Amino acid sequence: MGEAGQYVVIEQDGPLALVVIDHPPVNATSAAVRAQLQQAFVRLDEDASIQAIVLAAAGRTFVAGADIREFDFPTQDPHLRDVVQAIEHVSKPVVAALHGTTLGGGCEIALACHARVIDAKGKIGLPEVKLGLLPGAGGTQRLPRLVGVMPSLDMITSGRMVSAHEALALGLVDQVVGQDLRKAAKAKALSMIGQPIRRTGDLPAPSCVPADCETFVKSLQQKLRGQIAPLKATEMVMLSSTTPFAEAIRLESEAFEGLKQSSQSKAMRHVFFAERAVGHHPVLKGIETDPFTSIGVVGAGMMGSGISVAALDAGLSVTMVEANASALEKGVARIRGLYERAIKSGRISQAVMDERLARLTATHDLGALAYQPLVIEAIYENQEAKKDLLQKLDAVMDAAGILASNTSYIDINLLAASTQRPDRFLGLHFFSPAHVMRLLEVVRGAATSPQTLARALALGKQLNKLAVVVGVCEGFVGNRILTRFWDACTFMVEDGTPPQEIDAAFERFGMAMGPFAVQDLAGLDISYAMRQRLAAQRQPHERVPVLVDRLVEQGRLGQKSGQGWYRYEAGKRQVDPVVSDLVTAHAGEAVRLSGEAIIARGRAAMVNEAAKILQEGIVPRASDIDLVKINGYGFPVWRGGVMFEAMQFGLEAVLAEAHKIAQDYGPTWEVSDALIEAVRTQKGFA
Ligand code: 3H9
Repeated sequence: MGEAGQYVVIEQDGPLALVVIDHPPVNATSAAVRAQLQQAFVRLDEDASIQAIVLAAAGRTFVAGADIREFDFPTQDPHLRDVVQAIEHVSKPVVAALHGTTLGGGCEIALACHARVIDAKGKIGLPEVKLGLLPGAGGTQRLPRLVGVMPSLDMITSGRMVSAHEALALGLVDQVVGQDLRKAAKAKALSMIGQPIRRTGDLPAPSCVPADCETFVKSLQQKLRGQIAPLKATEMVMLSSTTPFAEAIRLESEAFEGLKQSSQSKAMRHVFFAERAVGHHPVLKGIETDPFTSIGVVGAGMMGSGISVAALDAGLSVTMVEANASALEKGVARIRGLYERAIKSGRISQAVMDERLARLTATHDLGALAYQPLVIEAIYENQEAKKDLLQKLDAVMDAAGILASNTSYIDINLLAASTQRPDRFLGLHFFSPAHVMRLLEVVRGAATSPQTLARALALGKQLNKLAVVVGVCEGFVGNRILTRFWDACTFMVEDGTPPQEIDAAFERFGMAMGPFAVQDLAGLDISYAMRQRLAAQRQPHERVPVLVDRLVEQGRLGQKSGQGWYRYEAGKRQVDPVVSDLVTAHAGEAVRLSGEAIIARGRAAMVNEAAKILQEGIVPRASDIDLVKINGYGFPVWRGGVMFEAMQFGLEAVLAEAHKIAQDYGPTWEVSDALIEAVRTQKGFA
């Protein structure tokens, strides 16, 4: 590293200058980096002894983008756009040497260099849309000039990183190197001395087939559910084929600044930092863990087979145990089917499927789990059955093994007590489909040791999950809030608002699916069983949803029985007059809520419960709750999660609605002290 405050270092090697950006941890282009980079290039351009330049970065990665922490403040000079422009206009060849993750502003710097050499393990992309932004330093204009309009639209609107080899195939980089990146970049730079310089900004405007773009925009609009950045980015990319470069860069810059101020980008930046914070758990400090090479899974149903696939995909071996012969067969067939579909859609090859399936052992024998370092039970949701199985597992497993339950509601401490290893016991609550859904609630029991927790988090990382540590309570974080939300929505129906209007309101709000459509997908019998289980603990005057139980009693279990809150015809949901009549008959003097009132009620129901969760210390941060709702329950990421959204909306109004709810729905809906406190102190939720 250079001296303190020195982030750009120049080394001369004969006619070559090596410029190294050294700004840990990810070489983000903070104001000082931008200024020093610009100065370096101005100086080298003037230095007659230098004939070519290699731009590289120190540490684990080339520049991973602009410094996101600066986005809450006005941009300081020089602007990255101008630094990039200065690099492009240097009169000698400039070669970028890329390693690690070349992202955002880092990719834009690379695009302005005159050639790009990338390490074979490197990745490159423009992920700005994931922060509610678009590339703001020329990316929307230079990328299409190198790779064409359609591939640029794909990369920029999805924000996905491409591998070194894909980047080469696209024409985004010029060379992929297996080793000694800088040596290869220097050789490339030397070979370019005396040759005409290929400036990306000077390349001809790319062509664009309007019909292709139109189709692309239409399908994008369907996916976005209210998110603005990808559409704005599409507009900018399309300018590359119609508008002079300098003018398009000016428009891109304007669009970037507009988005930077938008509530969507603020929300998505909040989510970015929330994801970084979630893994920092004080009890884990200093604990090192080895990666897992194998795990055991008990249960071959939807959850068990999904968890197995997640582990197989991550390179682990899996022993899947199921007592019932036909269920085991079905589980294996389900896994095979998932891989066959992945082959059909071109996501994996036959060889990859064969290799993954070779790591799967399917058996009836619990004894096969004796030496597994971690076993996840994923059988059906029944306390006694789970306790019985856990006792058996405890008896067969090696003393060091960790036992985990995939329960979504049952008390982890109760389950832990049925084993002799409560310190090596915890909940690993996966979401269905477990090989797809990113969220993993890691439930820490009263006796779970820090070592066990650390190992579970390590497993989560290996499986590419977003692991959120939560404490023990009914439904943990996600389902506990969901139950309140669903109950409030059902009460709205019982009081006269049709379910389809409630679904429509939340879908307009940006949720992936409205609450009744989700209930139909999950199966109405699941929450029915939960209500039956909790009936004995109910307070005398507690309001309980009744309409949904009526549907279940009529055999309307949701999508699986073809009818639930809706009727399903050829997979399409239709409003069912039977349900409408039921609602009308039940509601009597109906109160039909407006879209706004529906959202206000749903929001307050969720936030009030979330505030109680915070108050009880189930999670340490409000932002952990945001991550759970976004990654497990379809809450729109561009609203920043349930707590962030409520704070943006205004907690006073949320509190007022929570008071109304408490009045309407009764004792268990009392207003949380934490919500009252957040409003009183004006500090919101931390
Ligand atoms: C952009 O470039 C806009 C331009 O188009 C236009 C400008 C005009 N800034 O994730 P990790 C921190 S928008 C500031 O744990 P990993 C991060 O907070 C940007 N800080 O490591 C963490 O700090 P801490 C486009 C950043 O190895 C530490 O670095 N770029 C930034 O799992 C380590 O991060 C992106 O969106 C940043 N840009 O993953 C890329 N990036 O230790 C965003 C990271 O205090 N970054 N930090 O918690 C990433 O995707 C991942 O961090 C990366 C590394 C893949 C790079």
